[in-house]
Amino acid sequence: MSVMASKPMISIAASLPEDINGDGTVNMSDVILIASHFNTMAGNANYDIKCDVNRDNAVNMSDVILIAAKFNIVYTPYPTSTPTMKLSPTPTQTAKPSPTAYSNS
Ligand SMILES: [Ca+2]
Ligand SMILES: [Ca+2]
Repeated sequence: MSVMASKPMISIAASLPEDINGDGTVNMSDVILIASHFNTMAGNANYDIKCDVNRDNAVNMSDVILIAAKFNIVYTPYPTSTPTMKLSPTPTQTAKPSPTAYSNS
């Protein structure tokens, strides 16, 4: 047994390590985050493990390459709550066939 247990790599679909800022897209904003921590190593004050995509304790070109490989991937962050797709129990504005619709014109 090693220290591998500390890696939260359970569900790739829920969280991409390449999506550093966690906004559901791998894009330029993540590259910018890497750039701001570029050439740092574990132990450095500026080191951020989130920017260390491959978790090799160094933020460098290999992490940028990993981001590039997933660039523009959009995924859905795990559905914590679905506020948009709510079935309201009270049908407020259902299109009811009004009796006047049958009137001849
Ligand atoms: Ca992102
Ligand atoms: Ca790295």
